[in-house]
Amino acid sequence: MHEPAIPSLTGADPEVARLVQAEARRQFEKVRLIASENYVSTAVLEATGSVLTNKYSEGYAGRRYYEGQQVIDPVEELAVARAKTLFGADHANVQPYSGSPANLAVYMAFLDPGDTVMGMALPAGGHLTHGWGVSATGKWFRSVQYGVRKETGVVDLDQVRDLARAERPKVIFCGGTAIPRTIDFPAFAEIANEVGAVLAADIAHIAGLVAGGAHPSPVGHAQVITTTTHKTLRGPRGAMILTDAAHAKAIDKAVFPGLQGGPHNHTTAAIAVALGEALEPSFGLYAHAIVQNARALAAALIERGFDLISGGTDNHLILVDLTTKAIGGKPAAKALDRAGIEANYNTVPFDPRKPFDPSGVRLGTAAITTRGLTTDHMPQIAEWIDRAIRAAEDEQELDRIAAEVADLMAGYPMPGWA
Ligand code: DSN
Repeated sequence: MHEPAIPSLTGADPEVARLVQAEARRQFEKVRLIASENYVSTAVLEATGSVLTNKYSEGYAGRRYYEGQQVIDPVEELAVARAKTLFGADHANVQPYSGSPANLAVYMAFLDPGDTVMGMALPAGGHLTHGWGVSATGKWFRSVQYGVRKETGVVDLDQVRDLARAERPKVIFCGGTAIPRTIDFPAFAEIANEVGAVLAADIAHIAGLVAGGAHPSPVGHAQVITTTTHKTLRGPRGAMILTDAAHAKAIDKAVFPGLQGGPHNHTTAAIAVALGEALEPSFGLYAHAIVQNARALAAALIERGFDLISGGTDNHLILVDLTTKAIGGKPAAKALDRAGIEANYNTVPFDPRKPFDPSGVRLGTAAITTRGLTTDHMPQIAEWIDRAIRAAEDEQELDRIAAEVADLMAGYPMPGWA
């Protein structure tokens, strides 16, 4: 059953309540390996479901365009203070609705339409909003894109430097959505400084690892840091922007009134709760356990003959390259889902296939680590992945694996399910 219980919803709208219960059960029974997902605590769920959703508060604490901010101002101030403490940043804006609006705020703050932005290409592991062609950021700005070395699958810093020198971007993004290796923030900062660009580190995927000391921090290297709050950081769906003192005002103006209206106060409260949790010493253990699980899962997959982009992982994320297997990423992800293992199909660098039917599957260990799985479980998960991909068209075998998966997960509590 969903926890907290949902009796009012069940009475008022049984159809929606049934779907909420079904999703809670689904999350409980599966091995959830989508690299951008997690399980929030019950405290975060309660804050997200609170009456704070009823309130408008355009502006910032002490400078609002609506009255009645006696409670909302301290809530937002608490979230900001905790974000600054957790990451050691001069300034935090906790209002962006999610990762894409947070990144758009960087454009709004430091670029005019037509100006040059540099980011990692989407198929190499970047994000749509780092200037990829189909995004507003690639259509309305002049975007130049860097990639990874074919031999190593790792970002090509020589290419980044040469491109930056040639193109003189006003903003350089580092970070992305499918990067299994440590991001070299000092090297990016050196390049950005040389060409006079603002360095924006998008740490959406690794924010929890940075907070927990399991990945180097971009603070002190990137002037602007964007992140979602719901991936390894284990908060509600939302985002934050951290800056140094010099870039704070421009970012605040870009978020409001530049791009957004009223912040989602229930989300802000839940972000404050999640940041409070991340400030606890146990969060550091969690962050390191995520990485240990990812390394163990990567090793077990390699042992079973899978090719991994960059040969492994330094963080929470594994990018499996199925190019040499007789299956594409999409049918593989669908087979895994039927087998109770949730992942997403993903392009791999230099992918010979199309983005809607690419060659990769992306895995991540943040959610299963929250459930309490350890390195001891990773060979079993690799075995299920191997079996499911081999049996992609054998529905009976996939259902057998799903039953085994559900059996294991039944022993590991899930916040949000009782
Ligand atoms: N949805 C995010 C991810 O899965 O990485 C990117 O926007």
